[in-house]
Amino acid sequence: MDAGRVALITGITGQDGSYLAELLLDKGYTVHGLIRRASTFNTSRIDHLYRDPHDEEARLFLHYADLSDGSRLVTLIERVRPDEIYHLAAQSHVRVSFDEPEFTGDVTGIGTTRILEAIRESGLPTRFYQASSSEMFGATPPPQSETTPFYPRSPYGAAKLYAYWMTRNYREAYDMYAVNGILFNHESPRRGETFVSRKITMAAARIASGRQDVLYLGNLDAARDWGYAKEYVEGMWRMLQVDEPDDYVIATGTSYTVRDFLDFAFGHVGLDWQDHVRFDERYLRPTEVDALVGDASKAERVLHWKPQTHTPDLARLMVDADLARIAEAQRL
Ligand code: NDP
Ligand code: GDR
Repeated sequence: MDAGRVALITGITGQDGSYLAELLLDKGYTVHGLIRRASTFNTSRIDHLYRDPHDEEARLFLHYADLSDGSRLVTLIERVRPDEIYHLAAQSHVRVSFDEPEFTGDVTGIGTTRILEAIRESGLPTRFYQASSSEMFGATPPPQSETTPFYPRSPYGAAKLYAYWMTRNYREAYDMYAVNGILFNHESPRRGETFVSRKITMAAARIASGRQDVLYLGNLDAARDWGYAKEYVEGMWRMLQVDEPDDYVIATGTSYTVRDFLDFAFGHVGLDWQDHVRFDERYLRPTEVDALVGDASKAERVLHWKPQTHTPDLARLMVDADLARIAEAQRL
């Protein structure tokens, strides 16, 4: 148990933030999460973890803040005094980053600098995790490891690369404990509904239940190294537990195309995806990342982290979860 330790998670309402909050609470941490004010509720992924803050047992606390608001980040970090910060918040959608390149640069790129500066200003010995991405490799052919040259292919990838270098620079310039987890695609039943894996598993479940007929997609030839998000947040935690700060790839080491993912998901419910999938060019990107395959041997050697779930099983467990959600909605 890590009782008494305090973590701050940015992006706690996202896919990874929710799994990481579960993991840290299980380990005995007090967890603070940063949330954005919205006109609708945006905490559905963490509602099951929340307890009234007046409850003496409560160990999860939520604070309104936005990555564009540097002074708020300074105040929060000084007030929370975290031992560890997991910086997961970002405008994380690659296709959307082509529509909103400046906003993506501000939030996904400079947002990281605002947090690093807030830690430096505070003088606290806080350990910092940056959610770096395989999108930074972009056009560089696989396999990709910590030593592979970067070649981002989107405003998102470029913003993440800037944040990656700022993290390294603060480590080298100010001797801060700051690390980059270079995570390849990771999915789960909590994956956002506009990412291709979840779009496919929801469609497979809905079509099998007679609630949908057609699924519109873009490029089916892209190959990705898809792992299970629940396992990847364990890798994040391990990166902050070793003596020396360093950067690590987390991946499965396998790669499948979008077409393969369709086979796994639709095949699981006895459907042929070719009967249902139609092309829509709106889902194409001006520049695409063709193939990603991660080499996570350093994480295995140093952190003893290894993936357990591979893409075919991941697709099936996501379809099962979407089927269960539909059945639950029908019961209500
Ligand atoms: P999600 O898109 O599910 O979650 C993103 C989180 O960031 C949400 O909590 C969101 O809040 C928050 N956020 C967005 N903009 C702001 C802002 N301006 N201020 C404060 N919070 C903000 O992402 P994932 O959980 O999938 O990914 C976590 C991180 O890891 C991201 O940085 C992503 O880029 C990176 N990454 C993800 C990979 C993946 O395959 N999932 C792979 C490699 C890197 P809200 O809920 O209010 O929208
Ligand atoms: P990615 O994930 O861009 O790899 O970024 P996404 O699921 O959006 O796309 C994967 C591949 O599928 C192709 N594709 C489609 N994508 C979407 N979203 N919608 C479609 O309809 C569709 N049709 C085909 C895409 O062109 C692409 O090739 C994710 C995000 O989580 C990032 O934040 C993270 O950094 C990277 O993974 C690693």
